[in-house]
Amino acid sequence: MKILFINPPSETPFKKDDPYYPLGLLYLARILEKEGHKVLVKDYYRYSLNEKKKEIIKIIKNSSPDIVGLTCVTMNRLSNYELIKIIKKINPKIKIIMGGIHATSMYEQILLNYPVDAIVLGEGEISTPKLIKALGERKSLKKIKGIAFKDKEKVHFTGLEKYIENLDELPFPKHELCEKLIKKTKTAIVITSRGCPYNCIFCSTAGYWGRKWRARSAKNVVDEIEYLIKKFPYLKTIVFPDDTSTLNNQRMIDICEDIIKRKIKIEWICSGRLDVISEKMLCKMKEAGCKFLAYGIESGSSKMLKTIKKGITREQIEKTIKLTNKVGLDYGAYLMVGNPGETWETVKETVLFIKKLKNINFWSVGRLEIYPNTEVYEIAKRQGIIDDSYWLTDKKIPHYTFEHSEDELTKMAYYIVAQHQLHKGLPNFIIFCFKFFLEKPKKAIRYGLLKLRVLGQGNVEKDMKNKSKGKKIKLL
Ligand code: B12
Repeated sequence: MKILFINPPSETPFKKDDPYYPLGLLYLARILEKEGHKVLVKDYYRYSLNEKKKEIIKIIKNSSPDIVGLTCVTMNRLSNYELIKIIKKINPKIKIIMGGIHATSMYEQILLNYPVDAIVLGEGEISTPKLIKALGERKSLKKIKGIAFKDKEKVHFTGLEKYIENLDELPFPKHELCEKLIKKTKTAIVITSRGCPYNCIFCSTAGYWGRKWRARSAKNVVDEIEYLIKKFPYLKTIVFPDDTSTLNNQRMIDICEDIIKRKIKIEWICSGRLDVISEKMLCKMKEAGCKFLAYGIESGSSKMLKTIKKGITREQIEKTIKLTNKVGLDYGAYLMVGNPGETWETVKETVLFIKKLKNINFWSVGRLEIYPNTEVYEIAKRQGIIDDSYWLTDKKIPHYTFEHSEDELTKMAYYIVAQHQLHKGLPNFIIFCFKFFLEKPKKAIRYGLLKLRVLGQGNVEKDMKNKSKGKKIKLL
């Protein structure tokens, strides 16, 4: 069979030099090629659909695939819907299959509204080859586990396929299909684990990949790195995009020791949870070439850390940040505002907390976005601010606006950033204001720095006593 996999454009395209490529499709490509299929993978995620529509139409026409497979996350669902129409218009005989986190969460809605032949739910390596075989042989799909499809206007769900227990059994993804990008960015992506045992209310990972953290062995990971270096000798950096790659300290130490033992000279970056970081592991990581570690702090307020079920404490954050500074490993701390229960008091607590951490290298402050299959989504549904039909509209991914308006949430985020810059010294703050004005002149004028209460900030402690009267919320 001739299969064309597309990672459709994102509704909010990111930087063109971003090194990420669709690993999931490359895993599937390797497996399907082994089964004798011809697979082409096209990644348009860093472009808008308008920019690439003509090219995509040309590729579909020229490659005349039997099957087009689309990756659907919430951020590119509209491009998916538009492409489905385009593909069926070019040739209604082309079978369309989908996979990815949004298609999995919203499979019923998609199948009822769009001419999609089948959706693979969750991890794709077991179900997809079976689905493709059945489509090729025009056999019934009913016996293939892990999929959903429509038959006589009714949606059938065949039951979940089991998760792959031993990820070492998987072949390496076919990185070669993204060689052009790898060459341009000198960066390759290696995922070392799947799943997450934690329950953060804003995150959809555990629901998708499972609550059990499944990790590849150190040897298998380093084998893939070695394979990549041989294939792409110009490679400079490896990114581990795992949700949490350091959960098991010993496994990370083993990866590092193997990198050192095999004399592999490569820079790499990864993410880690702040509650499970040992000094020994950090030292090994530095020695083995780790250049950057991303920490999800989310908030400096104990109340918020509890509400979002992050499973870490302020003390753990403090300890790990101190340790990372001591070891001298570069890191970025990620914060967010706007979860249920956030108030100006919790925002100020965050500001005071990052001040207390002194040398914290904090990276960005996001505003909570609501995605399907998260606890926050269920809370927002109960409060009547969203329902499933939202995803059929072309509206942006929503923020949690039950307690604060969009404007207020933006102010909260900028407030934390501005306070942090101010704390680092006036020259820093002036540069920040200047950059802010250049990047977002309208916002800079609208909010005005005084309005942000950055310079006119009174006594924070005193302010915190004036409890704001937020709406009552019911958490799950
Ligand atoms: C790498 C990554 C990125 C990269 C880019 C990814 C890309 N598409 O090119 C970067 C860093 C840029 C990024 C950015 C963002 N991301 Co991101 N990202 C990830 C991450 C960590 C890994 C993706 C990955 O490689 N997975 C591993 C491979 C093996 O899995 P996979 O791609 O899902 O594919 C498998 C299955 O899904 C299935 N499958 C997939 N496609 C298809 C297609 C077919 C036809 C079939 C049959 C099967 C199939 O089979 C594959 C093999 O098992 C995931 C979390 C995760 N663990 O998956 C979040 C994740 C996808 N990101 C997420 C989010 C929210 C974002 C941001 C919005 C974050 C932010 N606030 O800025 C931005 C949005 C950027 C934008 N402008 O669109 C959410 C998406 C939630 C949702 N409902 O869509 C996730 C799930 C994280 C989370 N914890 O919630 N991200």
